[in-house]
Amino acid sequence: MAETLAHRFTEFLLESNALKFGDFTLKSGRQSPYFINAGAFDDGRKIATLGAFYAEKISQAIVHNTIPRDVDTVFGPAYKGIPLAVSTAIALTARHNMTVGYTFDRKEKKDHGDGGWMVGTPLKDGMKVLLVDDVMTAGTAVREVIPKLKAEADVEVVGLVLSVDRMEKTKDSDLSAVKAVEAEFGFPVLAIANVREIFDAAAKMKNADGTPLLGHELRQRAESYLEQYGA
Ligand code: OMP
Repeated sequence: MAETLAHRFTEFLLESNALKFGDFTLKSGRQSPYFINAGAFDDGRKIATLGAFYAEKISQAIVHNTIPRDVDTVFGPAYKGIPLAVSTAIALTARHNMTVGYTFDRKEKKDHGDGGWMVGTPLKDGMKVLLVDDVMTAGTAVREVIPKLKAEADVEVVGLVLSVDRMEKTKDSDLSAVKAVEAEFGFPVLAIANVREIFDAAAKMKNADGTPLLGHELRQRAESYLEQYGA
């Protein structure tokens, strides 16, 4: 039987060293025993593979009518979203026959030459924009970028696709950050995999010497973190 997208993505995360175990302080201030580092996709093969995973998720969502097919541009917030938007647009065109642009923002406004805040396909009123980002914990990154998009043009954000949903509660509710963003902005938020799918898939994998890849202690630490912060 073919493995699920989440299972194949977990294998890719592990072989790319993008999933780390240890003690990590998150942007939200939480201390996490695991961290997903999109910066690990640092060569042509890995970034092309990553783009193909995003495109596969998007194409599934189009089939399920969660995301419309006539997306005008894929938007990735600077900096980590930039290679995501570009590689996703390439894969959507090459593998799924979709003609889409890519757009990203500058961290500082450029006041000469082509100027402005945006690079890539210019945003225009009425355009359908699909956001891509790496990981969502509290949803801070996406909340920062939406006003910047809206200030540029009256675009319609049709969805947000992530690599990983960490499935964490927001500070002031039991709702997951993903659900809170969906409720606040009214567009779907999808992830190639969520942390529970990743741990379930990793638990079935073995090292070359036959020992379990995810030892009991690591699994326990992840579980107790999710008991405290998981939605
Ligand atoms: P929020 O903006 O709070 O949702 O946190 C997500 C951001 O934190 C990501 O875009 C990353 O910059 C960073 N992050 C990771 O990259 N991987 C993780 O596993 C956790 C975080 C994090 O700090 O929460």
